[in-house]
Amino acid sequence: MKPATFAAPRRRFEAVPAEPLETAGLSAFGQDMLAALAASPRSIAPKYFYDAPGSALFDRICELPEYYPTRTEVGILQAQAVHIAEAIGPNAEIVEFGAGSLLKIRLLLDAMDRPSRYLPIDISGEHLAQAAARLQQDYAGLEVLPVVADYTQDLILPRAAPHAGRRVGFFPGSTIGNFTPPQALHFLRMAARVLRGGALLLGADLFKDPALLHAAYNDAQGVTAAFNLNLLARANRELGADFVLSQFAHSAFYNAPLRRIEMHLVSLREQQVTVCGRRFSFSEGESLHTENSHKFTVDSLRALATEAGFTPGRVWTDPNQLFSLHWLQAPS
Ligand code: AVI
Repeated sequence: MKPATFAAPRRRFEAVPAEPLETAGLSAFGQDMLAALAASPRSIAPKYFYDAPGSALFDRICELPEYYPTRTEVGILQAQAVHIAEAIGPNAEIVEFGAGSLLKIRLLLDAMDRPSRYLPIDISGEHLAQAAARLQQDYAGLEVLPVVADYTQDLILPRAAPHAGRRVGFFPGSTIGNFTPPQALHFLRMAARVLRGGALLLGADLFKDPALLHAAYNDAQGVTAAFNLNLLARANRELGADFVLSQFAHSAFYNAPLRRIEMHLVSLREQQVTVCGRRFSFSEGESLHTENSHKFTVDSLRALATEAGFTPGRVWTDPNQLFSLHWLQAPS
């Protein structure tokens, strides 16, 4: 088989790697980490944060006093559950993208009129199976059908159950903000296709005072820093890498022109690291860009959804306008 090669973007005076990166046989994480380290600037998709320790750290982030999105979105769901359930209608089938611990969906299920089926989609099969089993125990009349898949890729879902009401997607947490704008559009177009004739309930974090944003990603207890650095720890565990975690610093800042929080891991000195048997150099201050978290206005989110083919409907927010939940009608 022809070995997979990686062509690093070349700038005019950049050294050309002596040999192509050998990535055949590596996990997706290994391939993407090698590609990230060979590129300039260096950047990797945030989906690799979520191994078991990373998911546990994210759950702790959601409880932090500075991290307002989770509790604000839950507050909106609690306050508006009756109205949201009304919009969803009877016998509906719910498809949750990136379902995680399946906690928020309970607020909707409790308010809904005889939900028929629930399809949580997540890439982490074991975590999903456990959470789905717990949910099934608590909602005996509901068919719970977990789908192990990467929802950022094109999805094929089981056919709607006969006699089911409409299919409604649920994408809470403002994970849409972790996509680049083209990825967000691609995801929404895919969602419009799989939800044809139904709707999408989408959570989006709103633009606000940058000081509040900064605090939410630089918590006093250092949990977000640990979450960010866990990416390097994961590379050490899974890719035989030798990152020295104390030689990298968590950096999170608000990029005003692009309306997003950026997270980086910044090298504290000149150093070399080995990943999958390959050596890479970091100069002091050089960073690996690990996440973007875009912030929206109600109008910018509605414009994006419209571009993807949805018809925006009601928007529910909290009294402080920190977070928004959007009802988006899918094309028929
Ligand atoms: C999952 N996602 C919406 C979170 C966010 O706020 O962008 C991930 C996160 N990163 C740092 N803190 C939380």
